[in-house]
Amino acid sequence: MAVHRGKIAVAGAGPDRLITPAIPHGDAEEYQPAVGDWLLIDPETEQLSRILGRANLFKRRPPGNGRGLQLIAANVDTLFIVASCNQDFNVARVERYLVLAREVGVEPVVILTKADLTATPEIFVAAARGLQHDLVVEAVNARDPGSADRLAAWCGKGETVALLGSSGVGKSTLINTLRGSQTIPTQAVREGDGKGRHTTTVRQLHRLEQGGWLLDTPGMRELQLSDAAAGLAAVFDDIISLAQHCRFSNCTHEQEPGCAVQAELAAKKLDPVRLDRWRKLAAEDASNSVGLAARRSRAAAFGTVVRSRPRESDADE
Ligand SMILES: Nc1nc2c(ncn2[C@@H]2O[C@H](COP(=O)(O)OP(=O)(O)OP(=O)(O)O)[C@@H](O)[C@H]2O)c(=O)[nH]1
Ligand SMILES: [Mg+2]
Ligand SMILES: [Zn+2]
Repeated sequence: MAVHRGKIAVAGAGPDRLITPAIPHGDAEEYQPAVGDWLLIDPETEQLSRILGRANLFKRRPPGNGRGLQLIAANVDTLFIVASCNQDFNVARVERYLVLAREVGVEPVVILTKADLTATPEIFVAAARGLQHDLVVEAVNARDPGSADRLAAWCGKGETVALLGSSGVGKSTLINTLRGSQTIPTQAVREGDGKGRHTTTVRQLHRLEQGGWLLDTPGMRELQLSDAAAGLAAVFDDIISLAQHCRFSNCTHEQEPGCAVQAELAAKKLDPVRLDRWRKLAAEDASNSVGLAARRSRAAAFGTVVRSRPRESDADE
């Protein structure tokens, strides 16, 4: 239900309680409980005996120089990517969350809060819709039940919806409104730049009366991509399929002759800013990723064909 420092909150047969799981097999992700996990707990010792197989798992590299991976949420049905219609809105940040959702294979919905604070919410909606064909984008006033109600379709019985987004965008506000209560603390954003104050500090599931679950998370300052080649390929599929038509298979799309990407740019059919974002994300993913599979798909994304490697070295990476 929630992950605190060193303790996890569990619910199920018996009273809801906090347990301190001894992690028996090191900190590999399959032994580390995440919010949304189904656990088998020994009723006598209250120790965690097993984490059941996950339908999906959101994780990230911890910010700064932290090692390992931080588990964000497991067994999610829908991801609400929350951003607000104000000066804090950043299309590149929404795009990062979108890549993550596609990588994990969870249906994303972009929720644009604070639609009541702008005269032109449609500008924000158009910017978000431009990120991917058929992307669902909803502009709402997170404080108004009548407005938040249009999100109810994703929050039905047995559905788990995780809310991710920067601090101050209104994730907790939205959950309070959808639950018809004010139990989760929220806090006004800073005057000058509209940024939040990191009010929520714990990842936690909240139950809706109609049987759905909303997973509140602390605002993330930094969402570094790693091992997200499939997510990048999904969000930037147009650029990647163009790259297959470049004359050279290792084209960097800078100034090579016969570059299909440059041709598309010249014909003004491709947004140079978006191409630039793709380059940055792909480079970041490449430097953060480990393992041969990741290196291979990264190479494919950059138009390089990995051919020279002898087969037998594929085995144990
Ligand atoms: N007018 C208006 N205010 C909103 C809306 N959504 C959120 N707010 C306000 O924005 C502030 C921040 O909301 P929170 O719900 O605390 O934001 P959060 O995303 O949970 O932030 P963290 O917990 O720090 O990650 C609060 O003062 C909310 O009342 C909205 O749609 N319209
Ligand atoms: Mg919050
Ligand atoms: Zn090219």
